[in-house]
Amino acid sequence: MFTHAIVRPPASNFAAGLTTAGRGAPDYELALKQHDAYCAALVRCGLTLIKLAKDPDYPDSTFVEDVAVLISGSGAAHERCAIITRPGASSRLGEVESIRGALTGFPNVFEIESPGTLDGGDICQAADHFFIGISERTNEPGAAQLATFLAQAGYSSSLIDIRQTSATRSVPGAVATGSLLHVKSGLAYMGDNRLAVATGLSQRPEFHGYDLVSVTAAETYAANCVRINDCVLVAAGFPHFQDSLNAVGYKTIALDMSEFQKMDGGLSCLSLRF
Ligand code: CIR
Repeated sequence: MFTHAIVRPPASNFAAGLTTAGRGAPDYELALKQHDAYCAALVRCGLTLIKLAKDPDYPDSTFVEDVAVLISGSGAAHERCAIITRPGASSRLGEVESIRGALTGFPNVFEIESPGTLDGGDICQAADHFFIGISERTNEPGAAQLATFLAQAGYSSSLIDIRQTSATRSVPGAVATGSLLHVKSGLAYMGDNRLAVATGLSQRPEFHGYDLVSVTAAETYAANCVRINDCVLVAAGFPHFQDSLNAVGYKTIALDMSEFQKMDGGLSCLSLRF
């Protein structure tokens, strides 16, 4: 169960953030409306929001998920803890300063240190196990620091390398994993031992033993969905995936994400849930 979420609305220079999407510049007013609708959906799922101020010093700072990893803890063996990341894009490094103040309630705070880099979008918690993406943003030293910390806190982890390689390029019909910014761009844990997984990742041995909800190549963006208590937030416009979730019994809330998609962002990146 989650009870809280940290969010930060986009600042007026949101369009100056990093993007590879090639979908044109975002409409700022529409982005604010979509962010409001996202916040309303979190509240509908039962969460209390901690709303941080807009930060025009960092145009990508609305994507709060990348600067911290929060672990709610589940009983005596597992502590509640927070990891402050070290974002892999130099323009985002300074975003961690303002998140620190929001995490003072966490008894156990760990920080990723140089030469490690790590974006929260590369960290997918599946109950007591963590998938850690190695990407253009998260490097091996960052992943190793996190894995060591997690092991001490009582969690297991495995690495999922999503960088483009000749091996991944040659898998027939697969989405090139190199086109995924973060591992969670193509993966979400739904609870109940179930993963939503994009076609390009679904054959990975690390996911054996889980029930998989496959996301077709055409709907890859929808794989970044978020289970919150008894609801799943999904991006609007991906009916096949939403139907698959409804078919296995999830209540879904579809949200228009067009302006965030233009900046390579998905549903999970807009909040830190705990
Ligand atoms: C970036 O490139 O860092 C931002 N424009 C998008 C970050 C999206 N974050 C995420 O998927 N966790």
